[in-house]
Amino acid sequence: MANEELFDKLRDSIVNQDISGCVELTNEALAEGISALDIITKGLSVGMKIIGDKFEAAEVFLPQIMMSAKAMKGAMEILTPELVKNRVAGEEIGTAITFVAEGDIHDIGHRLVTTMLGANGFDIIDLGTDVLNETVIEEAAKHKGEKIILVGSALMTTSMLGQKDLMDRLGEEKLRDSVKCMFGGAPVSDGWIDEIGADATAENAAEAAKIALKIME
Ligand code: HCB
Repeated sequence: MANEELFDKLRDSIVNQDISGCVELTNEALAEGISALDIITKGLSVGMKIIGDKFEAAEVFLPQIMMSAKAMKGAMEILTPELVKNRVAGEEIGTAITFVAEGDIHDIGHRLVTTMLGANGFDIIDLGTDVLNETVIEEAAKHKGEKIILVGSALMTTSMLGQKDLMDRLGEEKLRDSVKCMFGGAPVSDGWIDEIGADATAENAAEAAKIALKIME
């Protein structure tokens, strides 16, 4: 099967909530020599975007999104070891503290970004989902003086607002100068990053790793 056809089928397996088909196609794409990153960005993530738009248009409902997410997770279980295969040795690149904002349980993008940072040599402290800003502050304080980047995800406009509070709290605790701050997720824009005084955002996981490496230089 041609690569483009496989990407379309991977996309459709997410949109149609075909959990076993998604796993089969992922294995097939890997066997064809397609990179894990291309499988994600050109196939699976495109499907997740479509299902999200359909949800917004009330064409599908929560149970369908949950099944699409399950299909994506099945594929990610196969792809994650591939992404970390060529892990770059972490020569003092630093530690990434990754987390999803309070009130937000969307973890697919967060896991992807965390995996890519790990694959690019960062040591990882993954705080998981629905994380209080207080927990992030405590973790940053524990590592004061080390090379640290905070990597926060928010998929909802409501949870994104917590990123501003986090930036304010970092200032109050005199921690702002000792950490870099990168935030992402669908609602996060360059304008928002400027407004809250963070350092960067990124469109996707590969970009996030690239940008994180650059701002940690
Ligand atoms: Co959910 N949901 N959802 N959802 N969901 C969204 C996010 C909406 C946009 C859908 C919509 O309305 N169009 C919407 C939010 C609207 C808004 O606030 N603007 C929404 C809503 C409303 C909700 C609920 C409130 C629905 C309800 O209960 N009525 C509820 C909230 C639960 C909660 O968090 N408290 C809910 C629940 C769910 C699930 C459980 C069914 C499921 C999540 C499963 C899981 O993650 N374990 C889900 C899903 C899957 C989605 C959509 C369809 C896909 C999200 C996703 O996984 N995308 C999403 C629609 C959409 O985003 N278009 C929808 C794929 C990943 C790979 O992309 O953007 O997460 P990503 O990450 C990228 C990128 O942003 C970047 O790199 C990643 C990898 O390439 N990135 C970073 C991410 N983090 C970064 C950090 C950095 O520093 C840098 C870059």
